[in-house]
Amino acid sequence: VQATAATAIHVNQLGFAPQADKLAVVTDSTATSFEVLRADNGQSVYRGELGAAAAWKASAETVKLADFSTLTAPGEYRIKVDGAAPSDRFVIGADTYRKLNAAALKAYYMNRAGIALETRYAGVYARPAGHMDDKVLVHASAASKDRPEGSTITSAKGWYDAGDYNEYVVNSGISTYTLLAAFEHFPAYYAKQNLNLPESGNGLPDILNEALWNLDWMLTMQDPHDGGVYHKLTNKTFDAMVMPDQAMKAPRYVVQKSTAAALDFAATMAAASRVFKAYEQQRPGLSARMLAAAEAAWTWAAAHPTATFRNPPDVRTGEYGDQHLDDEFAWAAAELYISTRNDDYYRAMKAEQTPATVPNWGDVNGLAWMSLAHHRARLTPLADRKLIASRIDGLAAALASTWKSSPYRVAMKDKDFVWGSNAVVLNQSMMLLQGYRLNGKVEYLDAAQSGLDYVLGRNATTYSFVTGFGARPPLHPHHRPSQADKIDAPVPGFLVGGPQAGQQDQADCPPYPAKLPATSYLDNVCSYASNEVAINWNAPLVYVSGALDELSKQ
Ligand code: G3I
Ligand code: 9MR
Repeated sequence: VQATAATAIHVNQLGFAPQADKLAVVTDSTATSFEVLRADNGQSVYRGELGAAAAWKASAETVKLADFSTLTAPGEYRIKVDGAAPSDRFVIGADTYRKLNAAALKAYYMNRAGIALETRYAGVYARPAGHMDDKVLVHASAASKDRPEGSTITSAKGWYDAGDYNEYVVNSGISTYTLLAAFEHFPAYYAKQNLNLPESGNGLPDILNEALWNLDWMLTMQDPHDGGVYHKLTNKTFDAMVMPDQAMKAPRYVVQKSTAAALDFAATMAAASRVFKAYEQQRPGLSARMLAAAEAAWTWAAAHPTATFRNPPDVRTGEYGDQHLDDEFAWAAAELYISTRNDDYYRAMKAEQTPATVPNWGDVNGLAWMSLAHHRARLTPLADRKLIASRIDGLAAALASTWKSSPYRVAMKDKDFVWGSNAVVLNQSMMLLQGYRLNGKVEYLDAAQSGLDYVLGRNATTYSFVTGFGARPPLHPHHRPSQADKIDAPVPGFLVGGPQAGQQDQADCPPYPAKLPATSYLDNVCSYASNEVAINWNAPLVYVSGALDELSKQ
C-alpha cells in the first residue's frame, strides 16, 4: 500500500481553512511547477511554481515546497506534479478539524479506567469495565504513619496513561491542564460540542466532563493527612496485550509521593479551580476543594523539594522520573498565583529565572508562561507584563525562524525527534499559537498550521499519525484495547508517538524501515517507541485542532 515512487507529494490529508497557509512537500522531483486539481473531475484550478530544492537531513530527502495558500475556494482537491502519483485528497473549507477535535477528545473517554464503555457511547468499541481500583495497596515506598505499607485506599476513575493501563500523576498533569487551557482560551468552540459521553447534557461542556473524569482520580492520589501526592497508581509490571477487564487481577499500588507529582498536581488543580468556578451550581464546592488541594500539595512540595522519583526495584512500569524540578515549581507557583492573586506565589515563581520552552511531561515552564499570558489583564500589579510578553514572543519567534528555514517547513530540529515526537511538533504549534494570540503575527499562525499539517501527512513517512483520520492512518498502534478488542480498526482519534531514531523497542520488533529521525517509524503494535498512544500526546492535538478551527473564523 505504500507509495514507493521516488517522487512523492506529502500534504495534510484532512485539509485547510480557506484563509490558512497551505503547503505541500514534493520529494526528490525534477519538476518546477505543480497544479491543484478538483478531486471530483480532475479539473485544474491552480498552477504554481515549486520552491527551490533543499535537503532535509532528518529524512535524507531533497524536497521542494508547493505553496497554494491563495487557493481559497471551498472544495475537495489533489495536487499534481509531473512524475509523481497525484496527492491524497484534501478539503478546503470551514471547521475542517471539528471531527478530528471531537475524536481526539473522545479518545480520552475510550481510555477511561473504572467504567464500562456502553455501546450507545462507544459504538463497536464498547467494553466491560476494568480497574475499579477500590482496594489499591500502599506500596512500601509510599508508606506513612497514617497509611502503612499494605493498607488500602480507593483511587477510582482516571484515564489509562497510554497503551498501558497504569495512571501517572506527572503525565496526567500536563494532559489535563492542556485540555483545561483549550477550554479557557476558546470557550465558544467547546460550549456546544456534544461528545456523546454518559455525562453529556448535564450543564458542563463535554471537554470539562472528560477532564473531570481524570481530575476526580487525581484528587484521590493526594494523601489528605499531609497533602503529598503519590507519583503513580500501577501494577508492578506491564500487563499483557489484553482488554482492561482481563488485565492482572493482582492489586495495584500507589507508589512514592514525589515532588514532581505534588507540583504538577498543584498546578493542574489550581487551573481547574478557576475553570470550575463558573460551574458552582452543577458542582457545588468543587472549585474551592480543588484550590485547597492545590495549596496543600504546594505546601508539601515546599517542605519536600527534592523528592525526585525513580522506580523502586520491584516496580517496572513507566517512570516519568524527572530530576529537574525548577520548572514544576515555576508552573505550580504561576497557576496558584493566577487563581489566588496572592503575590507570594508570583515571587515563588522566580519569573526572571524561568525560561519559556516547548512543554513536555518533564519540562512544564512553557505552561506557566502560557497561563500568565492568557490571564495578563487580570494579574496583580506585581506581575511583569513586559516579561510575560517577551517570553511568549521570544519562544514563538525562535520556533517561527526554524520553521521558515526548514525544507519541510516545520519547527522540528533533529533533537526534537524523541519518543513522542508528534507531540513535540504539536506543542510547538501550541506555543506558536500563544504568540499569535498575544500579538497577531500571522507568521506564528502559519507556523502553527504547519505543525498540524505535519502530523496529518506533510511528513516524511506518508502517514497521517491520527488513528481513523486521513488517507493512511496508523492501523496497529501500541494500544492494548485496539490490539485485543477483535475489531479491525484501532480506536479512532489517537495520535501515535511518531518517528524517532532511538528504536528502544528493537528487541520486540521487526527491523524499522530506516534509522533517520524523521522516518524511523513502524506502524506495528510492537512499537511502543514509535507507535504507542498517550494522553499527553493527544492533548496538544485537541488544543491545536480546536484553536486553528476557531482562529480561522476571526
Ligand atoms: O533525559 C534524557 C536526556 O538527557 C538525553 O539527552 C536524551 C537522549 O535520548 O534522553 C533523555 O531521556 C529520555 C526520556 O524519555 C526523557 O525525555 C529517554 O531517552 C526516553 O527513552 C524517554 O522516553 C519516555 C518513555 O516513556 C520511556 O521512559 C517518554 O518520554 C515517555 O513519553 C514514555 O512514556 C510512557 C510511559 O513510561 C508508560 N506509559 C506509556 C508512555 C508512552 O510511551
Ligand atoms: O506496553 C509498554 C508501554 O506502554 C511502555 O511505553 C513501554 C516502555 O516502558 O513498555 C511497554 O511494555 C513492553 C516492555 O517494556 C518490554 N516488553 C514488551 C512490553 C510490551 O508488550
